[in-house]
Amino acid sequence: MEQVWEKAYNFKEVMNKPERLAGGHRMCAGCGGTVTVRTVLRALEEGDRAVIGNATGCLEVSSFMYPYTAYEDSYIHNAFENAGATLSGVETAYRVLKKKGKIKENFKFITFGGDGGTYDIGFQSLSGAMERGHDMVYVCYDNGAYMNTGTQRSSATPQYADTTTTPAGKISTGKVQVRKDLAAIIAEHHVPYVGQSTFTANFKDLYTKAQKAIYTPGPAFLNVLSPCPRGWGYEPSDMMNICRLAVDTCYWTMFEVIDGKWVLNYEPKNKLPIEDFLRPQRRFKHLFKKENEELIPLFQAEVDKRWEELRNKCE
Ligand SMILES: Cc1ncc(C[n+]2csc(CCOP(=O)(O)OP(=O)(O)O)c2C)c(N)n1
Ligand code: SF4
Ligand SMILES: [Mg+2]
Repeated sequence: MEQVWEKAYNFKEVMNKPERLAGGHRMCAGCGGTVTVRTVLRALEEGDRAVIGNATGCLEVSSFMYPYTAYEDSYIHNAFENAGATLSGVETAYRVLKKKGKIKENFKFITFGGDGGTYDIGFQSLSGAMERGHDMVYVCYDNGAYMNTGTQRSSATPQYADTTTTPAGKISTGKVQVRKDLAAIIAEHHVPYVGQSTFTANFKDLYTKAQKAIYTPGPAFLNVLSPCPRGWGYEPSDMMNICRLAVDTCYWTMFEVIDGKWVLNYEPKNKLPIEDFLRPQRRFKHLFKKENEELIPLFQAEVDKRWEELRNKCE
């Protein structure tokens, strides 16, 4: 049977589908989180409905000011700790009601969480939901810090980033630890689909991964680099450029794990030095000072090591 993501489509028509995240929400201009949500929801087939869960974070406080919501679909605001658990419960109730013939429409279950809510505080309920095999998608919009409360470091924050809890200055050179690799950890749950993506020129990579995540039966996880101009320190209009530099330096890798098989989706023809990604962002400004000159080669070494590891897994 032809899968949803194998069907031919006109990309212009897809991009012009009615928005399922209405305008008028209060996310900052140029917020990557909003772009992630719009692209993922665009992957829902016409006629299908969704129940959207959302852990607290910028997305939640800015798109759902009770009693108003920016979502065209059903929406549940969650605490960090239970975003995975809540949607797994709703999905179970749906299956029972569907079996009893009390619900006729097709529903899909999609949770959005920031990196703080996903890598750190909500990790246990995400892990449980994935392991129990619920037919749901968990999407992490990873902006690399607890942005809503003023840019505190999370386990997704890159090493050396200047955040309010890892302030770069005379004593500190920013975050000490390297990033947790959450997509790999979720892949080790042996779920049918894991994808890591960000926004490249035409959004096709993320759109197709969202289709696969939503329409592959069983649990799926998407990890999407979603830049934050305020916390990273760059002009909102530079978002696409920052994403491009993230993938062309191999800081952010584009891959899928389909039934345990690792697939590399993008390999730059000309891998750029990590400075190219770091330089345009205020959070890495201190790395370009004379006294910190040894740190960029260390950052580069970590990127290269992870890139090699990923390529080996994908071979
Ligand atoms: C258990 C708990 N701790 C702390 C908070 C306060 N808080 C609200 S939003 C937020 C930041 C969330 O960060 P993240 O999940 O990365 O989403 P972002 O704001 O970056 O989009 C924090 C710490 C909370 N709501 N609940
Ligand atoms: S602070 Fe960052 S993550 Fe939060 S709404 Fe603004 S751009 Fe988006
Ligand atoms: Mg965050």
